[in-house]
Amino acid sequence: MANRAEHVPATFIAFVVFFLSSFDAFVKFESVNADNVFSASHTSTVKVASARDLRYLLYDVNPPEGFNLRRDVYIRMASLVKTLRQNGDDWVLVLPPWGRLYHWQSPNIHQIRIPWGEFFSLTSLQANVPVIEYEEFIAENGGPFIDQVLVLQNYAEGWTDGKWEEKVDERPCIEKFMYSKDKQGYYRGWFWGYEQTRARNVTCISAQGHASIMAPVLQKNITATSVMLDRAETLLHDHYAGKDYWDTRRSMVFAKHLRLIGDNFRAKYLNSTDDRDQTIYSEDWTRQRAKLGSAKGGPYLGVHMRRKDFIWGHREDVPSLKGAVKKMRSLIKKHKLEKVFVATDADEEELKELKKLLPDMVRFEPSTEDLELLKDGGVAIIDQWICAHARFFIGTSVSTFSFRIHEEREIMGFDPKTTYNRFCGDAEKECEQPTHWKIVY
Ligand SMILES: Nc1nc2c(ncn2[C@@H]2O[C@H](COP(=O)(O)OP(=O)(O)O)[C@@H](O)[C@H]2O)c(=O)[nH]1
Ligand SMILES: *[C@@H]1O[C@H](CO)[C@@H](O)[C@H](O)[C@H]1NC(C)=O
Ligand SMILES: *[C@@H]1O[C@H](CO)[C@@H](O)[C@H](O)[C@H]1NC(C)=O
Ligand SMILES: *[C@@H]1O[C@H](CO)[C@@H](O)[C@H](O)[C@H]1NC(C)=O
Ligand SMILES: [Mg+2]
Repeated sequence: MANRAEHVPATFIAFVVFFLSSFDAFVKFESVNADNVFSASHTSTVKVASARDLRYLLYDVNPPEGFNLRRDVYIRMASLVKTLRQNGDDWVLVLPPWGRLYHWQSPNIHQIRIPWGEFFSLTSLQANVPVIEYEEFIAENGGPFIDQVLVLQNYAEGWTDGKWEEKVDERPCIEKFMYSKDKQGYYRGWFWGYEQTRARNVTCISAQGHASIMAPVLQKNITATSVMLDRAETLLHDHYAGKDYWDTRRSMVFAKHLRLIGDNFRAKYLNSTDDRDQTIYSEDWTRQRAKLGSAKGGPYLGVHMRRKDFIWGHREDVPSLKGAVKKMRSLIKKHKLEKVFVATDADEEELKELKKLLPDMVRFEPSTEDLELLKDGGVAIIDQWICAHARFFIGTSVSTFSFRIHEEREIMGFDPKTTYNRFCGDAEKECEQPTHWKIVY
């Protein structure tokens, strides 16, 4: 009997989505009030607070970039906002709505202008740095206007003398300009699918360095209230895998309804529960501090097998389906696992072949109704969540989708040996395994 998953009932998902979104709104409302109460009752902080102007940092990422690199860019922007807040105004990070992602190809479902709250817990994000959804920004700002857009780019001349140095300068735009002026003189652009949004000014900036090199520019050169950094991926991490990186990463808690669906699936099809598997997750990320090696994980092999554009270029670090299945079978045997859960973006044809090679694999396959509610992003998160709870995980070489699973497992306290594994290409000679990045608390 094949361990094929049946559909998660849509009514259940609808219930959870409804319940949790109203719950989140409630919690948020409360915390906003609590903040007001806090400042009102501490008159000494009121002066400081009112001396700081409220300013908004918006950002966007190069259109072809996928969901999981975008999550990485969020970490860089959160870091910049922390720097800005340390010495200056009261900056708030505006969350760029999700949508029009290349990999979100499910037909006939609406996948633009998706707020972050559908995928992540906003209260968790807010415990790290002040963030608001884009629609909240429109409301607070009195309309869909962004004062200043800075399109980030590299230097036309590259590194001069092959020497790396941090620098930032206003420069002519190098690439095709993605904004156009309307009759009123405003700039129109993609703006996450919000057609009414327009910018008062757009200029190009060559930037080479860490995210916080933008801080002096935003503090000294620009006085506008709302500033958007387009092509924000141009900036590097301030301190990759340092404390600040991990604080932000840990705050990126998946939305509760997605975690619940993943947990129900684990219980039903993979004999996996948090108590037995020692994967207790604290609702409050600031209190989660699992010891390395404390998590056991469910009795299954978690697999992330990236295909599509990863196989089109015939990369030598990505295996054939046959090669991957052979590796899975050997891991199941070696670690005495009961089942194998496979997350993949393989196309129909490859899926058919995979089912033939590995008839007993378990997959999360939402019905059309579920997909409408969860969207491709929600399904990807559930796949990641289930992989993150496996006793042993193996992913795909240099896939940010796999990297985010590594981090999730690190947060839960898995033994690194069970996490930092990847498939090797069939003929790959030196198959270097992923790096272990330890959490800095
Ligand atoms: N549901 C699901 N989607 C996947 C999986 N692998 C890739 N995808 C989709 O393809 C995209 C891959 O892009 P990205 O997130 O940038 O990761 P990367 O390209 O592997 O580094 C994901 O965001 C998903 O939309 C998978 O195992 N499950
Ligand atoms: C910011 O202002 C300083 C001082 O006026 C100037 O030298 C610098 O070029 C400006 N930087 C940018 C990116 O506009
Ligand atoms: C647009 O922004 C640039 C950079 O801040 C500035 O130099 C320029 O004067 C602005 N243009 C207008 C019309 O405000
Ligand atoms: C589930 O796991 C438990 C303990 O790990 C085991 O005793 C039990 O037999 C398993 N159940 C099934 C249905 O495999
Ligand atoms: Mg990608």
